[in-house]
Amino acid sequence: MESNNTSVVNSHNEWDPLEEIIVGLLDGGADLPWEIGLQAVMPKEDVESSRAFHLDRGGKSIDRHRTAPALKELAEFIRILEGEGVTVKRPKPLDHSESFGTPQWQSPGGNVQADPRDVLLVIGDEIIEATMSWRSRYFEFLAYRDLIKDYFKQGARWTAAPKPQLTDELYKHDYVRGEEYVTTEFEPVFDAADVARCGRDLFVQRSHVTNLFGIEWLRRHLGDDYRLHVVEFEDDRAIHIDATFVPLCPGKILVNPDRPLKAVPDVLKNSNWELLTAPRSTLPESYPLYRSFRWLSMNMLSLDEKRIIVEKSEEPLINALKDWGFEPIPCAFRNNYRFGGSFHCATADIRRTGTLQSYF
Ligand code: ABU
Repeated sequence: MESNNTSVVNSHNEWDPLEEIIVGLLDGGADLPWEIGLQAVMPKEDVESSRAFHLDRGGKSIDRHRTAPALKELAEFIRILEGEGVTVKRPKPLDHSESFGTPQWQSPGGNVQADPRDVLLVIGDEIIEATMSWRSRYFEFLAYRDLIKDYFKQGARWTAAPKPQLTDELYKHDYVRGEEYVTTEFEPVFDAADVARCGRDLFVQRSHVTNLFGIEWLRRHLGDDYRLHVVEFEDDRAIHIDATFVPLCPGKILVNPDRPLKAVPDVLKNSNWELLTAPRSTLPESYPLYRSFRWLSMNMLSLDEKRIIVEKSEEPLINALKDWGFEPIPCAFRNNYRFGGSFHCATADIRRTGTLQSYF
């Protein structure tokens, strides 16, 4: 695909024509260690069983039989991307079963490299490494360093947000579910996937992993070219905006009927943007989600203003997208859900044809 941009890294929104993307991987992954930040995003009814599972398994390698079906889907996803002319890059696998720590804390292991979107925020020609807010994810950025150094050498800008301390002061151990967030304002923290990009307007979710201090850091870092709109949703597990509030093209945002906005931001009130309500997922109640997220159906990847990669079993969503004028591209991905994400999470934009614009 021909690009008018000279920068190797260039992405301003979620819908410009996609040219290059990082796709995550499962090699080297470990089960997440138990920590209070993880507890906060577990389904309420699963907290006790999750605690037992993660205390036992945390930091231990994920067996191949658990990754095999997901790997097949990832291969098909990559085949589709490449078939559509998108260049796919992969991170370097890390061994997440190694324990690590800082002078203040120890973690029995890491995570899995399935979700680059959580770690890397691309704004224009800049790659920002998010702080992250779980101890288990502290060193996840290392998997992307070879790629980032290469992009930097080719002219991209590169920023690592302030490394957080992640000491006990950051976490509210007695937080009340549904009434407050597990993270305090001790230091700036954010996950990159709490940002939805619409050119000069960025919607940033206050969540269990992104605090107001982190959003303020981003606001000052990005400066006057951008307007950051802080959004909150009725969601007791709030983590990442990309299965809750999903910009699809100029003028259209897919919203989650179970997670209404606590307050509609002024920029939306005064615009003619449509909020399209996502149909419910077809995922059977009995589907083994392993404490992951039922609304990952919304976690789609736009190849441009029309073409959207969507889970192939989500017929109601596929039909709704067609009715709204999009061209859905179905791909199986449900076996990847257990690793926390779908197509949007599993990727990080590197380059889309387009320039910085105001859409509001
Ligand atoms: N990044 C995963 C978010 C999943 C969800 O909010 O449902």
